[in-house]
Amino acid sequence: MNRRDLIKQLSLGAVGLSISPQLHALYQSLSIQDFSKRDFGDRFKWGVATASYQIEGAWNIDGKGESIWDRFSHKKGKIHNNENGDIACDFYHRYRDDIELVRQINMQVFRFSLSWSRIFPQGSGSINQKGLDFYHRVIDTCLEKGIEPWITLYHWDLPQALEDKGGWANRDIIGYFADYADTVSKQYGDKVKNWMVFNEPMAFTGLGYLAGTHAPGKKDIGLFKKAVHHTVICQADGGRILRSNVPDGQIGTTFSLSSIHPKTQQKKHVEAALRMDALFNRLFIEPCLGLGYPKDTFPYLKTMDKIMKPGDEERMKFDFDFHGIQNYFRIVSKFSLFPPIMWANQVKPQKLITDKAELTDMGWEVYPEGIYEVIAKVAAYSGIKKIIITENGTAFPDHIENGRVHDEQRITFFKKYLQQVLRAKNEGMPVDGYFVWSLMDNFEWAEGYKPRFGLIHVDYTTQQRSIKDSGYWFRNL
Ligand code: IFM
Repeated sequence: MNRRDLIKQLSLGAVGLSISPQLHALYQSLSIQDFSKRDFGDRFKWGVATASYQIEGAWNIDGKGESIWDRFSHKKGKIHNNENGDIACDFYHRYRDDIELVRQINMQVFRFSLSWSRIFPQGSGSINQKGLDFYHRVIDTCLEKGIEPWITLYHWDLPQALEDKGGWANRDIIGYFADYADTVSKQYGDKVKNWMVFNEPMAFTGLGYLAGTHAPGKKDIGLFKKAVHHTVICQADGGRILRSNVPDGQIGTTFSLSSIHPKTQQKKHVEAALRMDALFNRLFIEPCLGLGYPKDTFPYLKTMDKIMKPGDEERMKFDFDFHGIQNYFRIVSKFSLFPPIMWANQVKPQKLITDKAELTDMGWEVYPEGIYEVIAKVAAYSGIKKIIITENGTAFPDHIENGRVHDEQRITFFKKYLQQVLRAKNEGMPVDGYFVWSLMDNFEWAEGYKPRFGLIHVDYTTQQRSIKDSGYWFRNL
């Protein structure tokens, strides 16, 4: 039934005829949604996002070298149920069918990342031709099907050989990353015109070198600070390399950003929220915009000066064509003596739940206004040309029955978040795209396969794919 017919039927209901429960549910959803893709304009890009380690599998096939996630997930006790990405969604062998599914759900962009160790098994030096060929096949399949390939250079799977030399905490990573970025952009740059340097640098440095819950599993503030600084330099150098090798391309990078609210307006909570904002939201975007590290708000960051070398301040800048935002939850912050230095902590999301709010399978609060707030925050910086929502999505418990997944809760999530994206766009913010995390259910890092984020359900025993109702919803939007 199209929208006009539905509205006609609903007005019949309004004059006293009874409305079926099904129609009533549709009415509810209409009142939340009330938009279609057209409202976002012709230039707005719709896509799905993925990452190499989370979908490819084939961890040791055709010459691929070991990555830090292979090593980390093979250790006992690191991942939920001791799962790993050895097979994952077997995208390495099933990419043709999976890209066909992107087409079937009417998505125009397929965002994926390259596995560095598939191309440089030792991180640098000799190149694995079979690895290069694999991504040629993926790109060519996208192009054949009329889908734009968007490449992320790095989505967390560092070659283990480089981690053995100190990984992101070793300044030599700048040279290794430059060689890798140069090789792949020369290789694919004539076919791929949209590139991103990093995926969520705060996540891979923070969880990998400070919290230790992600690969390489280190817990050391000194290593974390070095990893941050080298990543910030690679972010800008990577931008320069991509621009020089793909001069007609759109060059961007992506950040995980959350709206951060103080628990109350008490000064100590407000200041705690500002420190959290400096660490989680501003640490990577501001240096590339020429603003340096946010030391004034978070004085501890002054210790970064000891790591910096002459010329670094300038080298951290790069004028990206677009900035990617990835938004999943809000942080409500309170003053606390722990963790030290930060003197700020997060109020447990469960405590925020009211009759209006809900939690996802990741324990994250559903807070649609947050995406509007982070878009507004980024749009307010000078030097922002274009914003793309390079990831947004949710894991809820899914049940598959006769090949169908009726994930109404996920559809409602998208309606609410997209409405906020549209609000930002209508207010003149330069937001020009929205990519769903994720095309299909996949390996969710330390959480293993339990959280399902996909528009497409994956049966990990048979590798059977089934489009969820949310996938059909996007197809029809
Ligand atoms: O699965 C991750 C992805 O790799 C990076 N952004 C957040 C997603 C959901 O946690």
